[in-house]
Amino acid sequence: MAQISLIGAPTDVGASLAGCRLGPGALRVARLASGLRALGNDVRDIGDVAGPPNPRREPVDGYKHLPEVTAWNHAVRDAVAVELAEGRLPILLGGDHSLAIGSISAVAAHCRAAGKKLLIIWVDAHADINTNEMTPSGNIHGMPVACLLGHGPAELTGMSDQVPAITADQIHQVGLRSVDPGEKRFLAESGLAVYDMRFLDEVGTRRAMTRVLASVDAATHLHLSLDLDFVDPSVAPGVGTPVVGGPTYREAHLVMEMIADTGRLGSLDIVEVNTALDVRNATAELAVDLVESLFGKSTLLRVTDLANPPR
Ligand code: 5AB
Ligand code: MN
Ligand code: MN
Ligand code: MN
Repeated sequence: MAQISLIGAPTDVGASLAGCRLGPGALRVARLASGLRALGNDVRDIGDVAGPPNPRREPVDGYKHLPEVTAWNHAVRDAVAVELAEGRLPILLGGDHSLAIGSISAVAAHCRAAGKKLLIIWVDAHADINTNEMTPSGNIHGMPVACLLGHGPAELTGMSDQVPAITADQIHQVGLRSVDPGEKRFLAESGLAVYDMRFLDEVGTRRAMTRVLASVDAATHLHLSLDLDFVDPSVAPGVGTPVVGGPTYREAHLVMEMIADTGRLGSLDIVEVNTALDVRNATAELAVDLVESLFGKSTLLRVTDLANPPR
């Protein structure tokens, strides 16, 4: 059972479309806190952090809303750091995916101080590894992985206790199916582990996740960055950048269940829920269902023997 802190960051300054600023509210309406409490967790909702409104301006030097994205990420970084220092498990309620820069910067610094091995699982239809030179949009929610790896504006690459905040071997990406040409080169050069949709199709979700989690041990802090556009848009319609061909409801759940089985989840981002595009809050409710699986809700009482996993 975990000591969980919910941190809302109601903004879409890093996204292409407005609407994911209402994500924290939608996740609360979908009963995230009570769902987690029902599983035996201690849940504290610290409310929303504050930041500037969306100025809806054109990109400058290839970045849209860099001052505003920076301000929101400072607020998120500081709030996440406080909860981690208290021994709690922070859940960031986004908001757009640029907020993972602040969240993961805090997590990386915490892990270094605590002598923990950080592994980030980035589940997303997109690689989010654009730079201002490669970006087709200027939207910073397409750049957080690059920023965390030290490629980006100093405001965003310098949010952790060191630059880069993380190294490529600390991040595994799952579910990708829309990667821009510059991002493909960057991924290949950085050697980042990518389990794209073709890999999941050919190998199967279970075997793929066994590979993703192979290095997890007792000293590991797992951070899951969950972009809801990971799931197929037929199941998760309320996202700003949907891409067909994603995991089904059950495939997405299996990813969560296998992470839960490790017992090493230390922090979580839930991002890109866009209420303006959603259908009766279905995507927020899906997010809550996935998070419940991530915290051990399963159909049966199981005892997982990690040393002897089922074949
Ligand atoms: B998300 C795109 N690669 O950079 C870009 O939802 C989409 O956080 C980024 O994964 C999608 O604008 C960002 C075309
Ligand atoms: Mn994303
Ligand atoms: Mn995405
Ligand atoms: Mn539900």
